[in-house]
Amino acid sequence: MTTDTIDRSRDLSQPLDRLGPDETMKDRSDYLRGGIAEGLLDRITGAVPSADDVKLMKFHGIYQQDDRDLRDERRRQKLEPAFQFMIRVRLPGGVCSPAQWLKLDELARAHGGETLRITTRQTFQFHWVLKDSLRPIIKGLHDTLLDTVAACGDDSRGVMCTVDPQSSEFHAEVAAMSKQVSDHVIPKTRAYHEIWYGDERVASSGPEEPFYGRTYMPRKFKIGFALPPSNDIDVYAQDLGFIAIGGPDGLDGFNVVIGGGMGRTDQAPETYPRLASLIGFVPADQVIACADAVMAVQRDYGDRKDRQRARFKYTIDDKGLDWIKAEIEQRMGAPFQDVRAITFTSNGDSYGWNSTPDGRHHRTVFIRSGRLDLKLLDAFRDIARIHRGTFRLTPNQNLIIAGVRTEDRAAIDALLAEYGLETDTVPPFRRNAIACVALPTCGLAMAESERYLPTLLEKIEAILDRHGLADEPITLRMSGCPNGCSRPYIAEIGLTGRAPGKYNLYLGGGFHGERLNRMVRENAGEAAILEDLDDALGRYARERQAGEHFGDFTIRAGIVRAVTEGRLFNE
Ligand code: SRM
Ligand code: SF4
Repeated sequence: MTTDTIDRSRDLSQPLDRLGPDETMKDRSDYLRGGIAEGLLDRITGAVPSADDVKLMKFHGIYQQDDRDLRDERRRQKLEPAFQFMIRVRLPGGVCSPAQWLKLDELARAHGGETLRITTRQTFQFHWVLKDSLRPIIKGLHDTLLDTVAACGDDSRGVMCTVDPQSSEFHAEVAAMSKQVSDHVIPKTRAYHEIWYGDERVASSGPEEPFYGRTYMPRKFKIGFALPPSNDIDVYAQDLGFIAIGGPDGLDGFNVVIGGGMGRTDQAPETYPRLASLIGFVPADQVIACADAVMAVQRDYGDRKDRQRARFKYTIDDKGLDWIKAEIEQRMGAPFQDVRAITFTSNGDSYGWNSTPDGRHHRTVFIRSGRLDLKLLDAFRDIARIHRGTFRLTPNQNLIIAGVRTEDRAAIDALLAEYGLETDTVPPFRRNAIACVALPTCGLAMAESERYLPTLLEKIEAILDRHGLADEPITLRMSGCPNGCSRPYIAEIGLTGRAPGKYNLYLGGGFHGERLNRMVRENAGEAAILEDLDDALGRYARERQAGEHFGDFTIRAGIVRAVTEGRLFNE
């Protein structure tokens, strides 16, 4: 990576004592070591005793949580919360081999509450992991060449890539690039190897973190690669998005978008979701230089006092897009070229079997909210034992059994049928619905999401049936709080939790993730939400034009006003 590192904690224009507490914590952590190794040995508590170490462990892909269903009861019994951990795997582009699948399955059964969770950024999470199981899981992953480095934390995490192998001939090239970028941008500290694999600390001749320095990024940083016509990764929600453009000889380069992000905080109008802005085109051989330059600008100018405003989207809005673009070009050593024309048609998954010119077949299987329970673990363990291709995790939390040979198709179909996983039986509305994890594991959840979605969907499906819309593809995304982990602010119907049983309702997002939606109802219970949807969907059924998507209709019909870029809540 570029070596023009400025360590912000040592930059005299931002003295350490005037930065936020997390900056001091990172600075003092000895490159993410802190006291994690010692904290793991503490037998008195199921937690990691130091609050700083809890934060540092995120850089290692680990979140300390507690079972929120048990909180009150444990408090009554004067017991400490039921501490447990979530571990997020680093899986660039969401691809893993059958051997890796079998290891993930084995670890989930042994240490992860017999469940795995596919996330909206194409990876696996283990939940319900006890402190003593952290090392066995991470070492087990290592045996099969997987790790959890930078799956969370103030660094570049989880690089996404369009997953649909049928979408273009150069899919493999772009997927390889997402892996290359992921390897390039992860922290270089040896802390992870020392703490989790037990490696000896050795003195290094060069800087331990040549790019990040002692204080890493101001906040998380997300990169994704999209291959039109599929916008499955929601490229406009990424801090840095690359949109692949083909030429006569294969991959030509990428349109570059910057500054996307979903998270907002209730009652804090200075926080808002933002769609990424298109700033130019780079040839394929400049992708790494571009990623370095963009990240360096955010590293050096991102807000390090107020974490609520520390994402790249705010740096861009505070400094101005033209200024940021010029700064990136200067660090990249080349101007951006003119953007190329692209067309996205959907951000969903294509279900059932698809085939590619190489004679391979790919079967997308619907997984409700990405949750692999014991029955699904059994099913995919059986499939992994005979499968000779790869598994691909989609950004819509589904699973593709990819690269299947013609002669293996029947056996895979037979296993899917044995476990009742024929995708075609899932109603269309359900296929385009996403829910974040929320309760009981997420410490930030204000309302249910994954556990409540099926109940709500049934009720909305009854409305759709009544209006003759049962086969319409409409996107619905639900999050248990305003952070927006299901990317709800770009769905045609978005719901974000405010309190138990209460949600904000948003309408008008673009069908392929190109437009933010707008809030139409605040802090509403189920009855009010269903009433609003009944009205809007009823009008859609009666007044829509041929081929018109629901989100587009709500704007044309004046139900909501369009927002195409920038701030959503403050106009
Ligand atoms: Fe997220 C925090 C789960 C994708 C925005 N997210 C969390 C935490 C770790 C809660 C916490 O900080 O204690 C959640 C863990 C819950 C649990 O029990 O598993 C959590 N986020 C998830 C996942 C698992 C949701 C899912 O159902 O799949 C997704 C994991 C992705 C991955 O594999 O890396 C997930 N989170 C997202 C996305 C979608 C995306 O990146 O495409 C977003 C919106 C995009 C963005 O970043 O703006 C997202 N998560 C957040 C935020 C708000 C950040 C902000 O800028 O304000 C938080 C809170 C925070 O960071 O302070 C958060
Ligand atoms: Fe938790 Fe909120 Fe993210 Fe849902 S949106 S997983 S409730 S942080």
